Amino acid sequence: MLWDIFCRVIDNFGDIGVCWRLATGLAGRGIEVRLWLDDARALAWMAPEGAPRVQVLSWPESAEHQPGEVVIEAFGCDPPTPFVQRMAQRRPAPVWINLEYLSAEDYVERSHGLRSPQFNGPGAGLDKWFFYPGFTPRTGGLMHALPRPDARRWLAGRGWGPHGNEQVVLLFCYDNPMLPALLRQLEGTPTLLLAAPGAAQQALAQRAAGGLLRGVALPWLTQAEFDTLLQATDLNLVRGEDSFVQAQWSGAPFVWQLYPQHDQAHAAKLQAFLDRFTKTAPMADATPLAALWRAWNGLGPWPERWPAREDWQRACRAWRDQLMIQIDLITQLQGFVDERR
Ligand code: TRH
Repeated sequence: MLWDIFCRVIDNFGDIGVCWRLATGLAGRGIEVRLWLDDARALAWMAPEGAPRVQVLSWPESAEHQPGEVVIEAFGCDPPTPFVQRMAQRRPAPVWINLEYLSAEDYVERSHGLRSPQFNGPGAGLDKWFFYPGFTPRTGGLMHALPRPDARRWLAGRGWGPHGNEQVVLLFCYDNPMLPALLRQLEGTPTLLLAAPGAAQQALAQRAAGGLLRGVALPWLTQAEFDTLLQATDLNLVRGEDSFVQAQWSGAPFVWQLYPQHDQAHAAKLQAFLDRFTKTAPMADATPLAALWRAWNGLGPWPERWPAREDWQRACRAWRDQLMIQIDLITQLQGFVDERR
């Protein structure tokens, strides 16, 4: 089997991060994958050594190749016309899937698996299928994480281990007016703050030294290392889509910063996830959690109190455990393809 995955890097690293994870996950199951990228620069740090059975190619090169049995178009990225024309000519036709963005909103269950017949354009005659990741059995599920039981040892080996009773916090975020409030809050507890490149490190650099906070500016890590890091921490502040999912597998408390949208669509997306999370993993008091998440996303004031640590921890483990029962995205995708071939 040969699968083609098309990815357009719009901004940030979620598009390429999700596609790289999918490509290596499929390759790990013996599938040959061609990953077509319009901008491969982030792979220099995310996956400098590549991966067996994953061939990384540029979009223009696709003009010279025949499509494989399966074509995944990530996030509606519109593969190049000559390639789609060849998909339409191929017999049997490839299974063409649009892998969508992750959301906990209700439309996901309604839209997952829908067929979109192509009546015109280069792919006329083909069907495109919508595949939605999600948090419930009626969605395409999530890509699972490999458990990293030695994550803390790895952290110490990199020189980023906690001193004494420090809590270890990862901060990976977009620019956020609440950053000074977060840092002030963390200064009140012995904390090792591991700041990913970007806004987190800028905020750390601008902070006046003080309090019980010790900050470390991390380099860009490979995706495998970053996954390990997420399992080595006591609290993860993550963003976008891929780090958000991986943080959920760690079972540690996490705070999600959504990709901000001008039409405020992220507010409904946040609420949908919060509703699902608090229903599935009830907390003794979920109010501070909702307040913190809303504040971190510019949707409310900075909360006076944070969720009680044990309550929060218990809920995140319960959430992780019920997600674990679901069939993972790659298995579901393979089954979905088999049914349509
Ligand atoms: O970079 P992001 O903000 O990506 C975003 C979102 O996916 C958003 O929904 C989308 O619309 C936009 O991109 C275009 O956050 P995300 O999704 O967590 O992706 C980051 C990827 O980078 C993830 O695969 C983890 C990886 N990463 C590393 O491999 N090493 C690192 O050191 C860091 C900080 C990240």
